[in-house]
Amino acid sequence: MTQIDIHTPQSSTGRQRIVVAGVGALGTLMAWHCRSQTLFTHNRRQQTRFSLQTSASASDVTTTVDTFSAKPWQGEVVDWLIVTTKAAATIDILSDLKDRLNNTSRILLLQNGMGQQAEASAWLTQNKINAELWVGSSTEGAYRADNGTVIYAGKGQTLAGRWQHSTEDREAQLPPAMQLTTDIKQVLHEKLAINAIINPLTAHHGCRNGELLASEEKRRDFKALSAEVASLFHNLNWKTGFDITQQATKVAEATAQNQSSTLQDVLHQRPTELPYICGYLLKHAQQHGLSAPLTEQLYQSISAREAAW
Ligand code: KPL
Repeated sequence: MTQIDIHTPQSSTGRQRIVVAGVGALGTLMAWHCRSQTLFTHNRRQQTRFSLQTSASASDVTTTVDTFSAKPWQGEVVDWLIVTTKAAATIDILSDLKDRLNNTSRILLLQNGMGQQAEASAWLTQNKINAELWVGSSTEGAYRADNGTVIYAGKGQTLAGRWQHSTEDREAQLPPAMQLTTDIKQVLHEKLAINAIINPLTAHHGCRNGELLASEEKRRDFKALSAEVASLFHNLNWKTGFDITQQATKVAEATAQNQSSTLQDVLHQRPTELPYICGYLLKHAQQHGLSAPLTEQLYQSISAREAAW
């Protein structure tokens, strides 16, 4: 996969004008990376002051907390609108911001899951909005601690690329701390494969990522679901640059102490992103006459729990 860093300042100050919409843990981290640009945010609570703890854990003795601010976006002309909300909220947020999108050069969706990108692309066309759609995927680790502080727990990589390519693609300066990929769909598929294994299993067992490998029973489930996801990817001809079972094992080990985003949603009784992970996979499996019984069973049982909240 090609990854190139491109830097062509667009404004006379060399600073980009960036809006971060959605200020959960990842959104706050992205805003922090963009704090030296002209930064705006859009969030329901109208929050304008943010703090991010850059040391590894909430309990570190020597903690470093960076505080920074961002203006609420009133529709000023911007280079980037970075959307970090849950996948399910994408069309709602674009609709809320519809009047401002013609002042926006590029929209970057930086979320878990798949399906929302194609929905957003169709919505932009339908609404005759010319902003260019970009999509990103991040392995940066951030979470909100019980006291509300966002902790930057693990340095990762954020890749971004155009959703659709054309012969007229011009060079673009990416937001800070992002790298260009020319094949964002493969990157999204790779993330989807890992999320389709770790997320439903951790929610089902109510365990941290690393615990999936710690007992005989969970290891068996992990292996069986990994094999099912790998077989689906093979039959759907979705390429990954790694062996799916090996990579899922590596990620579970590397993020052993994490509560997956789906487990956190379940624990807080929030809607999960599984419709954009398992649901997306099942939809494509069905369209190709493929079955995925383990994915289906996990998806149904977690959805039934969600429906009872
Ligand atoms: O992306 C994740 C998530 O929790 O959504 C993983 C990779 C599973 C890390 O926790």
